[in-house]
Amino acid sequence: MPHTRSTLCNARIGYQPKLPSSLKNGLTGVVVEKGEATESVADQEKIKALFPNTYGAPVVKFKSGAAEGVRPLTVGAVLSGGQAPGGHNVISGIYDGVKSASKESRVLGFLNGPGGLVDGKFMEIDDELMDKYRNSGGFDLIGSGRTKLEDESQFKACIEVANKNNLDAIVVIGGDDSNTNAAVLAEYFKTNNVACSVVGCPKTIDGDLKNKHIETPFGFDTAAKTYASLIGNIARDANSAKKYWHFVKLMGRSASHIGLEVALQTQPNVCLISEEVEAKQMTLGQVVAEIADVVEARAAEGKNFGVALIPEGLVEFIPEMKALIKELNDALVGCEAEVEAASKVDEKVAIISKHLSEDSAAVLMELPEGIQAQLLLDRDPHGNVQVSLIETEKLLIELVGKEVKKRPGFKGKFKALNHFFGYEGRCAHPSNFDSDYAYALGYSAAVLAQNKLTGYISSVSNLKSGVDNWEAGGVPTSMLMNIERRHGEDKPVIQKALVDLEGPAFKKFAEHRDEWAKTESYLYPGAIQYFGPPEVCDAITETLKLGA
Ligand code: FBP
Repeated sequence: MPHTRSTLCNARIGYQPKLPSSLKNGLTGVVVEKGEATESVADQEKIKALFPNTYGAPVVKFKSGAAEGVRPLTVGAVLSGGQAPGGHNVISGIYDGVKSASKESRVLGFLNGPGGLVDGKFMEIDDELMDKYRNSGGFDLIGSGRTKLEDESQFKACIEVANKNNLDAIVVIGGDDSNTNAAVLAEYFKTNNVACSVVGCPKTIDGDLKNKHIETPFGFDTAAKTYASLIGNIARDANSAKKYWHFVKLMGRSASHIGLEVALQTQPNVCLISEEVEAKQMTLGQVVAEIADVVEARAAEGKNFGVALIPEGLVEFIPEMKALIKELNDALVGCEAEVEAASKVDEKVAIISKHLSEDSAAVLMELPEGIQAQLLLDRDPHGNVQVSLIETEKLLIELVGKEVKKRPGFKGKFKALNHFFGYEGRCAHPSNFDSDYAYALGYSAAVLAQNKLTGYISSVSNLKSGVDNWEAGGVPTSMLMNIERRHGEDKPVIQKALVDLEGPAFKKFAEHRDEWAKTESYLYPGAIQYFGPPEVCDAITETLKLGA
């Protein structure tokens, strides 16, 4: 059957992503400059002991220059974890990068995530296939998955796959957990004298995989702009009909980067920032009261409508809920089967409560049944609570509704609608920024492979300064790591970069939120534009503009 595409898909295939000037001459025209040795972000001694062969490597920068020893490369690409706009561009960047070294170079796409790598299941990508997917959203070229690489048997299988296919490098395109996997695999390969490099690419709509060299993961730009467009439309509807409050939960797992970015793009009446809730040690009751204050104040002006943004991971940051979730994570390891076997939620709660502290058991008991059930759901393969399945927006509507009714001064109406924006943004056509950025990250991964660098994450920085001036290179993954508790055990993992409450993006939001609460200062960003004036099509996020 012929491959059918929308008009926009066809037009986007013809888009040529821009490259930083250091990469414009292909792999034959780029050299590596090494910087100072690095340290992990925390727990240095423990991380060093766990990564003796890859720890402390220098940050590297790419410069134009005549490269030596350029050879054909065979690179395996793995898409890992949640979808993010730009995944196909990373692959096309790798593809064009290795082909610039030699037409003999090959790219193998491992199928459906790290599981495909372990099982040796791949498809070879050729010109025809690659050209069908250039600048398109989604991960459907090769699929994605969340298989965690942690067993010796999986690592041994990866060695076999690397040797059998003469892989020069494996590129894991993923978020914090997937890049942790890549770092562990790189270390294992080095320990066992396997010549294949393992490098990562920073992907996640959550925006939480960054440090001073990785200014943002790819996908954040497009996802945030997609949600901002939808929320702008909702705000305009709210301001037209003037009868509903809209409570919108926004994806982003733990960090509130998406909520903050969308708030800066749309200026809603309420936006909760989980990191602030935690810093202020706010109880669930205080969070509810804060929203109810805005609802009440607006109602007093005859405004029974508004827009409230709620970050997906909020419940994990409310101290009593955080303590409960931490205890549940540990307790579920021991009694998961028993909890699963119980058919009713109150039975499940009774079983697990025996393994919780008195305080946490009491918090669990007080929650609505739906939320109790959602908190007891399976963790993902990395041990994370599946926050996208917890309906915090509905919980808050229920609790705010009860709270305003109790208030003698509240004379208005509270009719609220709930929304959850997450999956809607993860596979959007990548914006020009994400198309260029992801392509440059893929191209940089090819340079890392050519230079036999392993245990690195591809990086492209100086993103505020126009693509020509972007600085391509690589950052040792161990630099981003610390020790955290997962599945009841201490594990080395990449530390999530949460919203910095002292940073310029949060400060700008905090300065304006009281005014946005009272007024209808909504901004309507509209849909992402792919063709047109550069100030419209190539705009970067507020977070990047402010340098947060
Ligand atoms: P990654 O961390 O793998 O990039 O995934 C991000 C994310 O979209 C989160 O925002 C969300 O909580 C989660 O994935 C949802 O996971 P799933 O796709 O398995 O439902």
